[in-house]
Amino acid sequence: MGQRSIGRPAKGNVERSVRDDGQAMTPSSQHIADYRQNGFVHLPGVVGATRLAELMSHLEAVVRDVGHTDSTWRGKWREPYADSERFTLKTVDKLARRSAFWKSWLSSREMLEPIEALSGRPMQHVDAMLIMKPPETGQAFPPHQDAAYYAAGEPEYIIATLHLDATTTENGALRFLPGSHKWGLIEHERKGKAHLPAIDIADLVEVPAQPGDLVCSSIYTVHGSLPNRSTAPRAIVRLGYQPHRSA
Ligand SMILES: O=C(O)CCC(=O)C(=O)O
Repeated sequence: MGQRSIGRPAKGNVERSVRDDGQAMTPSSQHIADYRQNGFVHLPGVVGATRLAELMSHLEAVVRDVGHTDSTWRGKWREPYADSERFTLKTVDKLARRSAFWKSWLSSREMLEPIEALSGRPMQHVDAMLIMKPPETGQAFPPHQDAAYYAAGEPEYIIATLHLDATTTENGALRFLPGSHKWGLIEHERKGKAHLPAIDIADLVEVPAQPGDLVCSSIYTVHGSLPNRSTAPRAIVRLGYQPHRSA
């Protein structure tokens, strides 16, 4: 794995330290209201520079150990995109099982506090996956709900996307359809990867973010992203939290 396999090298990319590492971030009442109304919210600077560098270094070790999985989405939805036969996507799933450092951080107060503030109840970590769009060919994601794939019966499930790289229109920042979390699970086209052909990616609200930012959404919020046409990888880690259950 080269230096840029999961995103940019930590140096230079994570210098924007907006908070002390290890200090939990409490979303404002406006953040919480926005999350409830729109089904997504941008929480800037949740993870400080030092913690982000630690997380990236442990992630690099995981990728060195297990490599990436080729997870490119197939299907006719790709046809409108120029060059779509070259689309690529690299992932590494189950990060909590692969790294003790990630496991402990994912269930730390530092991470749980912002998630629990959004949900208003105790939450537990259940999923963590690195999603890397390689330079120039990193695939688009057509509009879809993650509930079409998993956790459909978990209306309180929160997806928290930790940004390792800055995201832009050019490299495929996340986009969301405000209010769509109130629709429940809607029927998806299931030929190829499940998606929603009636919803145009251009109608989704783009949320460019910086390294260390969390962008949180409901399991039902319709979202997608454009391809990565930049010359650098675009890496995020998709984290999943559901209401806490005693073992
Ligand atoms: O990485 C992206 O741009 C989108 C990821 C996504 O839509 C998903 O994991 O459900």
